[in-house]
Amino acid sequence: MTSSRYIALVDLDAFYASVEVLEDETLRGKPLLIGGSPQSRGVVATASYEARNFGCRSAMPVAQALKLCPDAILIEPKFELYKRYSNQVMQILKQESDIFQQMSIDEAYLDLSKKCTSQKNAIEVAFHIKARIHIDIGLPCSVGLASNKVVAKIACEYAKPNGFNVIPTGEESIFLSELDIRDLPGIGPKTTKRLNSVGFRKISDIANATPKKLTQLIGSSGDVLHKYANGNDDSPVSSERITKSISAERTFNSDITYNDGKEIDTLVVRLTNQVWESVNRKKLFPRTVSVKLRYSDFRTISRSKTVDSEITSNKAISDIASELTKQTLYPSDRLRLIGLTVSNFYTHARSSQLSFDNFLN
Ligand code: DCP
Ligand code: MG
Repeated sequence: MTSSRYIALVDLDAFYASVEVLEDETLRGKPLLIGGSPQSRGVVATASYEARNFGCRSAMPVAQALKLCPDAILIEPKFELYKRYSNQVMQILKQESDIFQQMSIDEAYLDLSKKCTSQKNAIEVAFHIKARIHIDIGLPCSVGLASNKVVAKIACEYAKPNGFNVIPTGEESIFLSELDIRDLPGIGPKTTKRLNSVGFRKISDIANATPKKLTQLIGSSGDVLHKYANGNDDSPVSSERITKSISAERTFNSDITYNDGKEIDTLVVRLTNQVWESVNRKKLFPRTVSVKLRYSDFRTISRSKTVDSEITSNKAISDIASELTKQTLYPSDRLRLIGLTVSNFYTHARSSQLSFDNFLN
């Protein structure tokens, strides 16, 4: 029998909005939307909890959010600033835990099993970490503490905002039983629909089904889903480095002339497909697209564009890259290399874990 694990999931509350409040105290307590302008069809990156009371959510068009909450203050995202705060938080988390896995800009798993002798001890450590983030940096966060990652993640969601949720070891399936099946990581719209169609609504409906029945319903991932629903997950907190960027480039045998851009556009699509293969496999959502252009005289320039919310299709990447080349190059320009990089990943823990939807037709 393996000894009990103490896993904490720390996730900052309304992260971008909370940073804006730290930078400008007059924003505290107000409905805030961090996102692009409605004129440029911007989407909401995050909404402060005051704005969420009106129904505003991440990924919603800004125009729609402003209809729901006309008094909301709209703020353009400042990614560099958020990154700096994120680094400070991650530094604390690294200092305070033996094993640390950053999942996104504002979220990380900590494995406190080595450091702590009991769950009570792990609660003290996790509480101290939460307090440090609040006192040293000024940011609110929520913490889920459980014997595994899946349960810690769900516990944290239910603690939000500014909460601390401990699931006693052995009580994982009791905690999950009444929750909606959509609370399980990896359950997307397709899987929800299929499970709802046979009357499964609560996590206990999945937990009580046989793995065989689940496999019939959603394929080979039915086994994993059954484990999660019973509160089991033995995946380790892994301190593997997170991917920062993914690139592909092509050097031409002989220089090519930009002309009307058609040839470059075709190459951009090819490079995008190469990059997209890894992006998709790693379940990453980039927000920045960069092109590198090397002219025939070896002069090399890069051009980047960062969009408000994560990019979810290869077409969107190639469109941005084509636009960047079009803005930069003249018809007579001659190139010896073109490169494409995507970066600034947003990895939601849900998407960075197994998505059962991917296995369905
Ligand atoms: N983000 C984004 N686009 C999304 C979701 C999030 O740009 N569709 C950004 C803005 C968020 C940050 O990532 O502030 C962290 O994402 P979270 O999902 O953790 O959301 P928040 O921290 O804003 O809110 P909370 O964790 O309290 O629900
Ligand atoms: Mg967050």
